[in-house]
Amino acid sequence: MERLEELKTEAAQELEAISNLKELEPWQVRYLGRKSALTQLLRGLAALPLEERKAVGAAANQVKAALEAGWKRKEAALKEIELAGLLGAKPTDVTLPGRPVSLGRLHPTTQTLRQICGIFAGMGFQVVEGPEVEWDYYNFEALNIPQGHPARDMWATFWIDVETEGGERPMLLRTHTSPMQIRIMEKTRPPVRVVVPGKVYRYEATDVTHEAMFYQIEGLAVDKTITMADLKGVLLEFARHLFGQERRVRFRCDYFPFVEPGMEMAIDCLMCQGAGCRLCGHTGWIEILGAGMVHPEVLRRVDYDPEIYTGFAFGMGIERIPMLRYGIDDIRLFYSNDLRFLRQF
Ligand code: YSA
Repeated sequence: MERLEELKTEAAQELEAISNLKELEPWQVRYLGRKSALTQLLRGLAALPLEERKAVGAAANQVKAALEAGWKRKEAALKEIELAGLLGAKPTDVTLPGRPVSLGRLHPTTQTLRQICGIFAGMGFQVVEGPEVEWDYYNFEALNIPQGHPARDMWATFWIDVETEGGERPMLLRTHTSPMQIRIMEKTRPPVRVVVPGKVYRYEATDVTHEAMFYQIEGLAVDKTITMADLKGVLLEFARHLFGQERRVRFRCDYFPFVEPGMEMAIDCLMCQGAGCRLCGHTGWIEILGAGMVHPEVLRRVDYDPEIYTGFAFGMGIERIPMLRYGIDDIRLFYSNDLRFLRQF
């Protein structure tokens, strides 16, 4: 019992003398830790006769509770002193403006894609996505562009190194979104109405209008009575939604192996309203997409009977649209991650 009293007094005196949190920790280990004199004493209780054991045990627990309470009080007091010190040393200037939180925003390509998909969704088209690493079969073969066909040169290709027995290269980075026409028709029966936005890749030197990676959106509609008039109607509706009700469109013949007939669509120049300027090369027209009626050979590939079904398809480069709208004169600005450029949209 005497030893307990001594311990209590000694611990209280030492606690009193402690002036910072660093010194408090060793005190706690010394007086309340697993190897402390108090813990040893409690462990030794079993050796005492029963009567003494009860009295000494109760007293030891009281001392322990008193030390723990003293330690908690001291810790709270020291924390308060430390905080007051910090605040005093570095006063907070509440009149300073807060740090601005910088807000993220959608990339201009994403904004354009979402708007375009919204317009086609409003006309009943479903939005579907597909793989960027593609088979030669879907990118060329099934689109009526067999090995050695000169039209393959229209799409400079990044080939993927895959070992095959014959030495041919069956995989590539898709050069357009058109392979998704085949993937979709393979899986569904008509009627089909889809748009496919996504990244495409071309093995080309970049310049102000060409990137090695850019976005396209593909459109495909197949049903029993689809005609060229439907294609023209859908594209005119789309152009007026996106570029304004007064927009005029022009259709001219073009060649793509997977359509017959094929065509390109142009809109009257946004800058000069068709009068002719630098942007439109003084023609008054700006070409925005390739399109046509799905080739009967392509329909046959996916087991659609061309005697029963017809369809139209179109494919459009995306970056060209914000370039026209905002007068951006270099496509490479889109993906060079310059925040000064991106923050404007
Ligand atoms: C045609 C007929 C269909 O029934 C369906 C789709 C198509 C389009 C075809 N698949 C295609 O890729 N045509 S294209 O090579 O002329 O590219 C379409 C558009 O992509 C171009 O009008 C242009 O806007 C854009 N483009 C092409 N190369 C580009 C590019 N944009 C940026 N950088 C490049 N290197």
